Amino acid sequence: MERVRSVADLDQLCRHFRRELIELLHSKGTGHPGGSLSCVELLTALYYEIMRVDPKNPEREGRDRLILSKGHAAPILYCVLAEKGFFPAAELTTFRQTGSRLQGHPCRHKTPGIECSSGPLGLGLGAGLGMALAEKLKKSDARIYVVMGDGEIQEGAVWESAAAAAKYRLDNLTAILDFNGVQLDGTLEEIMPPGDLTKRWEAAGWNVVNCDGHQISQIIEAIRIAGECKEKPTIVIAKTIKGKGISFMEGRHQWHGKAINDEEFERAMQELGIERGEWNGGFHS
Ligand SMILES: Cc1ncc(C[n+]2csc(CCOP(=O)(O)OP(=O)(O)O)c2C)c(N)n1
Ligand SMILES: [Mg+2]
Repeated sequence: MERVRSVADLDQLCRHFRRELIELLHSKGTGHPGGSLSCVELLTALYYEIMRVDPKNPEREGRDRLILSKGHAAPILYCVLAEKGFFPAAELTTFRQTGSRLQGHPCRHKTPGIECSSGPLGLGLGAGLGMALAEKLKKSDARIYVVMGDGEIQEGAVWESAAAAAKYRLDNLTAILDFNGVQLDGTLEEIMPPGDLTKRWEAAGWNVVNCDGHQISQIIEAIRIAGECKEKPTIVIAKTIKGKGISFMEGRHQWHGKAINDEEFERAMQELGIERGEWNGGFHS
């Protein structure tokens, strides 16, 4: 697909990704819908407006890199990478099958476009800071993006990495927090209240930008501001809704990692504005 630029086009692309994701997870009877749906706009903005990547040469020197630290959202990343051309879209049908390159969590050594294996939460920021430091030493202008979950940042390693990134003044490192307020089995407020995240990250030495994580134009602007900040890493705190786009999934931790049954699938398709029959042939072979 050509690089698309208008916000309307990108919104349309997000709708396509939601549809593809729901078809994929329904057909496989597995996966993580909630946390995938909350970062659709974030990944779309990054891959279609911000990052310099080359799907035909995924290892190109000087490329920007994205680490999906909340690795359970792998299925939506696979949808985006396939659409970008990192691997054939037909391969999505192999999701989570033995021998597939598209496992339940991202694997650096198997899948074109995956920059870092992830799944165990809390490790992506440390990997990202290492990459950012390496790019600085090489005097490259490549940028590193790390997408984290808000439950994920309860991990202590996140804050060790945050301190190191501030110490090394890694202004080529941008963290993006998928701030959906929900984790695996409840809300953040119920399980571990996050407090004032802007103040916490500022205290760690970071530049902080807040935005609506479902508004493409706000995401692009927030990351542009991050790119202009010198001598500090930036975190974009993107307010999102877990399960965004499917009413019965929105804000509900029960949809963190639940399979989609046939009736739920049909309701979801209707909500996405896709008529019965239109999805025939999707991933149902
Ligand atoms: C170290 C570690 N502990 C626990 C888990 C199990 N786990 C997978 S996803 C998840 C919840 C993550 O919540 P959040 O970071 O808010 O993600 P999102 O809401 O974006 O899906 C947990 C506890 C894990 N993958 N890694
Ligand atoms: Mg969350």
